[in-house]
Amino acid sequence: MAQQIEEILNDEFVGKKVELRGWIYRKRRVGKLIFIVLRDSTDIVQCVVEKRKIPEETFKLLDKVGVESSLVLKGTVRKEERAPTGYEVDVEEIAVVGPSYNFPISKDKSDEFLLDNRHLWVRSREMNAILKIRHTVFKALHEFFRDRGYYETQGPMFVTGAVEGGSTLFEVPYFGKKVYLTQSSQFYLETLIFSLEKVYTVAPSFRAEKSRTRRHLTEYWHAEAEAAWYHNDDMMRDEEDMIVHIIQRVLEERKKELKYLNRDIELLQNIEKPFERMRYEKLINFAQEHGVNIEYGDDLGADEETAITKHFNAPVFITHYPREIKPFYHRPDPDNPNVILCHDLLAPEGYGEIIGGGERIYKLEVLLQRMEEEGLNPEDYYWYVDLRKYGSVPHAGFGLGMDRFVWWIAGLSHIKYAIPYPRTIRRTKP
Ligand code: NSS
Repeated sequence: MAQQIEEILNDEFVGKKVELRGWIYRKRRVGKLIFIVLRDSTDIVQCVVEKRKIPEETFKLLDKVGVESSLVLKGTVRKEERAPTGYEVDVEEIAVVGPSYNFPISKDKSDEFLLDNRHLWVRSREMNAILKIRHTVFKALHEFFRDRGYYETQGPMFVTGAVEGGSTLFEVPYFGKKVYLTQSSQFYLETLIFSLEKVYTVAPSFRAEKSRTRRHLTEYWHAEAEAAWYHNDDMMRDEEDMIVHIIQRVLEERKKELKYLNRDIELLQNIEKPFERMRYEKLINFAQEHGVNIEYGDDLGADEETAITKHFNAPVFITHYPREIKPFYHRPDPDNPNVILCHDLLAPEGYGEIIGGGERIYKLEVLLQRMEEEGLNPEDYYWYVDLRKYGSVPHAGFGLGMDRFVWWIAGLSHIKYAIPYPRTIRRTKP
């Protein structure tokens, strides 16, 4: 059975015969030797091929082929401090499985070029590290919800109404009719709590975002949850438990990758529960004190979020937004109906909003009144309205942007590095 590179990089394998399968990461000919740095999904290791040890044809072919050629080889492991990962394999048998010539990606290619060639760039060590962190984030998220008694479920992607306002809806032709790509599965999750009480989903959401920022995609992965009998505070408690659980897992499983990306690990290690809760009103004061040009009643744009959260070194919940700047479904605060029982979670270090959530209106009259204020036709939302007619209960939920979360955890400069195939206003390929 073949080994993977990561497992042979230790003293126990010294002197042992191994079989490796991978791709040429770097190659150098020195007289009768070819030095190959081999990569697989786990790591890299230097392999030395001596001309006299293998058939002449194979040596010639190896000399000719370029980086990214795929190989299978057998050899013996040696300790070698000068090798990039501290060990070296003396090759005894080797075969080129799929040759590669003139691999288009080399050092110093532009960002645009790397995006056009994302299908090849995903092989880079940088993308490999990011994708592994992303994997662990998704895995830990599922762990959290399952352990907490949430049922996993799914809503449709073709929908007929807006959740988060009409301006970012993608219209799709649908057999002579018009439908939209979903902005959020929230309303469907709300229907499902009447059966399952606590539900979650991980699915794409679509936003026709016209802004070009470091944090907006047009298609993103959205983890959403909804729970019956929950109030705003109950939901925030689950969310902070979730965030801390995921960060813990990433620190356990992905230190190597975080280090490779030069992530400040200490910052992640210092994140503790409970997260600070700050009312919107106080946030505006805080922002003004720090020279951010914003007034009570303004929504936070990308620039304001960056300017504000640069001063944070842990996530902060912002609560009690004025109701005018959030969608109609949020429950007004009974103590002050001008503000709503909601929360956004802002990630520190300039990253900004990663979660939006809160308590939903559960009384029929209040919902109808809010819809009227927003100029919405209750018939378009008849099924959503129905939930308030048949055994309504207080409930709350949230949506976490998974790509934004990975963007922050991995410490990346732009959200497009956090997802294998980013979709933005200008990019739909590869
Ligand atoms: O618009 S949100 O703030 N809220 C909702 O969609 C609610 N319906 C969620 C819910 O309560 N079930 O989006 C939630 C999160 C937000 O905090 C971001 O982290 C992420 O979704 N989000 C995005 N990520 C990437 N790109 C774009 N364009 C984007 N828009 C929102």
